[in-house]
Amino acid sequence: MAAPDDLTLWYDEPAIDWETQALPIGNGALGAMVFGGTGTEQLQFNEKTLWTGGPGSRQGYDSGNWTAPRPDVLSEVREQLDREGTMAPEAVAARLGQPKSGFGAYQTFGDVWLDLPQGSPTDYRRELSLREAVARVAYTAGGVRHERDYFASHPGNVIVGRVSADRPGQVSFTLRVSSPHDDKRISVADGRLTMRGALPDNGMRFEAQVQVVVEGGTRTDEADRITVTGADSAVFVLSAGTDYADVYPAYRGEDPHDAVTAAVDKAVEQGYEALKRAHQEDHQALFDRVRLDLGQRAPEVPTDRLRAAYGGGDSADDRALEALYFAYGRYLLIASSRAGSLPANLQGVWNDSTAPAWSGDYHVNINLQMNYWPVGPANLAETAQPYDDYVKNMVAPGERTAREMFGARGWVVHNETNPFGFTGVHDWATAFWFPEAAAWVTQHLYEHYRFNGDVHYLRETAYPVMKGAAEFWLDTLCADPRDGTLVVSPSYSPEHGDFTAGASMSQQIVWDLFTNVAEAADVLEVDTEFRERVRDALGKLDPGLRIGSWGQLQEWKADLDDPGSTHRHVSHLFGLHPGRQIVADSPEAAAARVSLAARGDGGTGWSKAWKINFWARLLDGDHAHKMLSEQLTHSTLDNLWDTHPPFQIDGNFGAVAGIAEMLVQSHHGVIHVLPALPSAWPTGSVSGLRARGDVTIGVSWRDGAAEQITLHAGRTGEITVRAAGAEGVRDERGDEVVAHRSGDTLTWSARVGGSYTIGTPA
Ligand code: FUC
Repeated sequence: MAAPDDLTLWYDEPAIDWETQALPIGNGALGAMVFGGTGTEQLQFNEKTLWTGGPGSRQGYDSGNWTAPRPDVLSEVREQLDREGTMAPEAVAARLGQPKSGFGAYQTFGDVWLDLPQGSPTDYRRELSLREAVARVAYTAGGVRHERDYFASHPGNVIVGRVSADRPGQVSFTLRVSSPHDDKRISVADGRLTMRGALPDNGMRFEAQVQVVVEGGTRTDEADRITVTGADSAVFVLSAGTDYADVYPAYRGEDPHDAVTAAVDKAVEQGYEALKRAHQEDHQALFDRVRLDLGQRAPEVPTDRLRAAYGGGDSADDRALEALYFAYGRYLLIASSRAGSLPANLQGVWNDSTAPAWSGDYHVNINLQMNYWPVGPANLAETAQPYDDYVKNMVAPGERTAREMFGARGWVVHNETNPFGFTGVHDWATAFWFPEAAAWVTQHLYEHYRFNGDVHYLRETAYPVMKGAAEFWLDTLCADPRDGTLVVSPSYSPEHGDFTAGASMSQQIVWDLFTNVAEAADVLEVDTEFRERVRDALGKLDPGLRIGSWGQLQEWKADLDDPGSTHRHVSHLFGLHPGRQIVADSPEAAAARVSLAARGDGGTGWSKAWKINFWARLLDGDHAHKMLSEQLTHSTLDNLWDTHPPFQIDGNFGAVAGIAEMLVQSHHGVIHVLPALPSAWPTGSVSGLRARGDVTIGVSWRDGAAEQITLHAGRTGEITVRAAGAEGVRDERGDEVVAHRSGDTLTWSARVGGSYTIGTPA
């Protein structure tokens, strides 16, 4: 095994527990959790489309749409809210909700087991190299060094394992596959094990194949297992699929057999070395773009002990954990979200259960959006493609829900959804109603455009779904009898308090959507009449920014906030992050700070990750770092997964975005360098972050101040940089560039492909 580096998770014992100890590999569609046992090796694996529920479900499937028309019910709720001000969630759910039917759940596919000769292993090591995207296990037994390597290849759509030893003829094991799904058959022929079946709930067909290839020794096929004896090494290749298709309304496509067979055949033909090379090129093209140096060095203790000893102080080991956690979040997004499959769900792609928490689904009242926060700033644009496809595919079912439930144009989705276009409601009183979700899920598409400046993408991908979401709100906003402004009603601040009209988050989300869609229509020079309607509504919209009696930013239109509430959702700060409605140093930002301080530093894993971003946007690096420390100390498992509890991957992704926000911000058209650098990071550097306007940026700093800033312009246009003490701008030839200075900001005209350097006084 190669010498460890600073971006490797490692342990000196096998994993026993899936959730806290096993190590994840994945290629977006396929995922596996590696345990690294010495007597028995376990690889639990997933394929992201294997879901119960949806069309054909035994329970009956209604997409969450009301099973019978309820013509007056929405207006009755609105009238009651206008009369009484608030309604209990249970009362609203009784009128507008409906029990879930056939929603389904994400399923584990099964496990690959290797039964190995027992020995007394010494010098054990299990690791996950983030740079290589390879999980490894190594130990010595009977004087032989054994090693196993695993990776999940996106180009090959396979999971690959290699079993080797440092002496010839020492590799022996039996490979078998199991699965909790009843209706399956396992067969073996020519070293290939096939497991095939259909889920009893919805008839979804699934198939996995594993091919074993030996070098030296013998391979013996049995009825349901393959035994390797006395080989020099052996490789196994696994692929899996289902007959799911992301096409409304049936969501079914081809039988998976041909695609799985072709993937395994091709991988076997390619051979291990070529597969691994292609995998690493693919992974490193994304992973290597960003480097973060906080003064870490390769830690001398295993990752579980590194985490247990973490204190958020000023030791190099603490920096090592923080830098590792940042890199791990980027690794996890690459491993769980690649083109051609569904987006990362609540657990990315990893799930060992048939009944995971919250169905392992797509919650769109925070969680799915959070998963994609790192995409822009942390330079992982490619990972958003499944998200874009998923959002586009929600439009057709969402139009039906908008029409049937609201009598509105456009499209809508509520609190949570699945791969089968569940855009309606359920009846969990504090989480069933959230029509703002459609507007919010389109935010990322516009942000994608803001980062990369790609007008074609804006026209073809982002704008149509944004426009549909905006049409819905143009038809659905209500005039508030209190002051005549346009409000969302009924409106519910996620999972907190009563229903009201015009809760701050609802208003801020609609503000964000209308602002974005009007800007987009300007850029595209389309839809003049629609643009006018949007701008007119924006002018009448209650902006959802009110400062209350104790100086807080109000969560509701009426001043109902309890200063003692430490609820994990801090939804009314949406305009601070992920929105851009609140500007740092404004009265609203000061009020947001009061609200945030009152909510405290606790919360579930994802809640802490939100707070890293909030404090960073409030330009308070020390508090942002405090939240990172809280997350690492109290909401991080030994395998560095975020825990809600249970394991929920949004916290990993939210923290990556938060760290990026501490180093560079660009949401207001100015590239603010080191806006929230904590005192715990006095010296360091980062390269490869992205700023809006198609700029790639790096910065090195010393004693808390930027030393050198480098920017690479992806397009021709103006760049404005804000950096304390910035001197002039030089181009790649070292020539001074004419820049306009105003305080700490410098503005100049950049050329596509140009590289610029800004120094600060030594
Ligand atoms: C939201 C949160 C919960 C949990 C769930 C998956 O509803 O409020 O805390 O994260 O999503």
